[in-house]
Amino acid sequence: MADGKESKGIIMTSVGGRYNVRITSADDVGFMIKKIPARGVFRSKNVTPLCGDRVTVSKIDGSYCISGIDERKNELIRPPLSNLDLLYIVASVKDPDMSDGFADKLTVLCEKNGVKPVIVVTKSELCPEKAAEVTKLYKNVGYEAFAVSSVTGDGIDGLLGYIRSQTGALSAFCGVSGAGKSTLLNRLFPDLHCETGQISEKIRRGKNTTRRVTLYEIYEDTYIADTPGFSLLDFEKFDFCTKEELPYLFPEFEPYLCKCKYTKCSHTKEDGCLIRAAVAEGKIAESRYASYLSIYGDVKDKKDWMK
Ligand SMILES: Nc1nc2c(ncn2[C@@H]2O[C@H](COP(=O)(O)OP(=O)(O)OP(=O)(O)O)[C@@H](O)[C@H]2O)c(=O)[nH]1
Ligand SMILES: [Mg+2]
Ligand SMILES: [Zn+2]
Repeated sequence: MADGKESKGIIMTSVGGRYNVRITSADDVGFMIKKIPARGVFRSKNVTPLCGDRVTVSKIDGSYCISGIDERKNELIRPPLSNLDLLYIVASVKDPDMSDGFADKLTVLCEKNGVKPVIVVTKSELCPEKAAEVTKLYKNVGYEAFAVSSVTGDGIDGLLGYIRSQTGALSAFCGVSGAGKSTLLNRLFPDLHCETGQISEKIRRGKNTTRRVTLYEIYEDTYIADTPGFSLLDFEKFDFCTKEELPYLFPEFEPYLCKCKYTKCSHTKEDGCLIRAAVAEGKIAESRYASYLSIYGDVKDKKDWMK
């Protein structure tokens, strides 16, 4: 890249406040610029560059810096990424056990931010029945769901076919530490060499092996990110949404909304609530409704000024 010139790029990873940027402008496409700073002006505006950001890179007196950030389509706090099209919500059937409500909080965050959630149940060989049950539950909601084993290879081709069909997308694998995100990415794309770790023998939990969000280009202009594990405790209570919008973030509630006895029905305890009736009739999964109640409990005290 010539001095005094500007190029477009995408932030692939950040290391200690510096960024690795992949150039996407035609003349230098694929060129990686490593560990460059962002202009101080972002700090004064309280903007932190994120992985996934489409940026302008300038070369001045032989040094590169990020001089502009394009408007974001969306941004997530956890995992910290912008411009996401799809989020693969990765959860293992066992070791570590799936935590109740974790995947649902992520589907809600996806719905709120215009990101398509895809459920991936890992380590299926450890409990095939549970893997089948969970994928079925999410397929009934209307989501794509896959059960896979990076050990036996079961389900890998199906998931790979789906990922291949999403050309041009920016996506990420996320979930708790030890769920097998990095192992699965390596199995799907053997060139990536993502770092993987063991789970702790005693507490059967991951050891936070992946330390930072890293984007990989898997096909032309198609990116997938490996991200560090996080748990339910890491969610901020008010990250989600308002209590009024929450029912709309559960797609399977849609046919019943606005038809309850009370127009302002919260769908938590009222008589004549069609959502509660649908749960009783088995049309809405009890676990999803339990997640609704739990998130409702978290967001109901959100004050107008916090919105
Ligand atoms: N039995 C079994 N173990 C698996 C499978 N996939 C991954 N593992 C194991 O799970 C452990 C954790 O795998 P990682 O890929 O490092 O997990 P991660 O989700 O990337 O974890 P963090 O980077 O800490 O968030 C390793 O010991 C893997 O060998 C699987 O399909 N079956
Ligand atoms: Mg990892
Ligand atoms: Zn209701």
